[in-house]
Amino acid sequence: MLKNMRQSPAELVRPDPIYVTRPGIPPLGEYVQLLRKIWGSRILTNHGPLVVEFERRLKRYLRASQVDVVANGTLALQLLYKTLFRRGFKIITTPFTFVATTTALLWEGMTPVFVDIDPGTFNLDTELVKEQLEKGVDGLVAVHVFGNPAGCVSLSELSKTWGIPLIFDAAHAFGVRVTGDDLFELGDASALSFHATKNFHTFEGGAVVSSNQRLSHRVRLLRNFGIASEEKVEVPGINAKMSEAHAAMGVVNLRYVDRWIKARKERYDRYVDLLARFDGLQFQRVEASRYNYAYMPVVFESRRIRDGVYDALHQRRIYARKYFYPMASRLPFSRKFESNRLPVAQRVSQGILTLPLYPDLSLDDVDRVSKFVLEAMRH
Ligand code: T4K
Repeated sequence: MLKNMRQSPAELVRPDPIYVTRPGIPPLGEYVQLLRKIWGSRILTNHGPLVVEFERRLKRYLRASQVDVVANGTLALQLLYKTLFRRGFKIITTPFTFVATTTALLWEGMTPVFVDIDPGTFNLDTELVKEQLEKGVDGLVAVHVFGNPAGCVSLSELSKTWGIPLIFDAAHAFGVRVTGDDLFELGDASALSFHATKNFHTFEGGAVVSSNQRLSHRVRLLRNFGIASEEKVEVPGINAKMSEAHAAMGVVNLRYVDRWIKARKERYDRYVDLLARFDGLQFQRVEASRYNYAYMPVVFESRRIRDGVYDALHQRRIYARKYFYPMASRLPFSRKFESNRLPVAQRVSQGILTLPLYPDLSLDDVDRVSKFVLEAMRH
């Protein structure tokens, strides 16, 4: 297919940039209909009817018994860290993630213990986690990186065996399932992000998901300043509430998310078809019974090649991104926690490029991006 592609004159002066992602946008009328309800009720926030409705629908979609929505994914992590860990706890986590996984730990006074990742799945290497557990830690934070839930069943077993809490940063994993267990029954709880760049979004937003009623009660208290009733403030909480306008976007987007995932899959498969047969490119090994195709990560053999491809794409206004480079343990404030060697994470982080992928990215654009990637690799 690539051989037959020619650069058209239009392509040479291509005006439109292609971003790494674009948010799914539902028909405006459906959103306006819910905004009208908000206008009518004048309930704008503080757990209004749309937040209640959104949580009810999310429970069904995610097959989870407890879903508590919050203002963003970082707050979801922070509320969980605060609920399940203590200040000073040593927490095993991955260096190959977005900064929020780590910075939220530091913000809550915990010490990250970075453990290397699996070379195929890019998630925490469970054998290395086992070794680290023997050295003594107090908790675990694993990430379903790019939505890949690989290894989470074994991590869940390890956390039970060692009696330490396990939190999943599931910011990328909306709509993902694992065989046998539903994703959100694993570990103590998961944090979701509904940021505009996610495959399901509420502009900004997030959720804590679990099957633990007590934990859910605690999170609900904490997200609302710790207020239990008009005259009773039980704990020092924070304002992590989701507004009605954000929840309305969630209610509408839930109607479309499965269509968006299907469209993503088509584009993801096309990239794989076009690129996988060439040497020098590695794809993530995804292990899920249902995947969400949230990102299109590819790993090049060296940082030099990756940066060359990145630059070549940017010259054509194709804004692929280096998610996640530098890795979370390589930031000025996190380096001091790099007590283990992390060669795999280092290699993946230096070679990674996340290609554009979103539901209405045209298949022609997938072809074009693939062609430019291959051309740039050969230079
Ligand atoms: N844990 C993990 C593993 C995470 O990946 C994240 C967030 C979190 C926790 C924390 O969740 P939140 O607190 O964010 O809910 C983005 C997002 O801001 C961030 O949510 C996300 N991960 C991270 C992976 O990516 P940037 O700085 O790379 O995004 P930005 O603004 O450069 O956007 C990328 C492209 O998307 C733009 O070039 C154009 C397009 N875009 C973006 C926005 C915001 C749009 O078309 N429309 C938009 O509204 O961080």
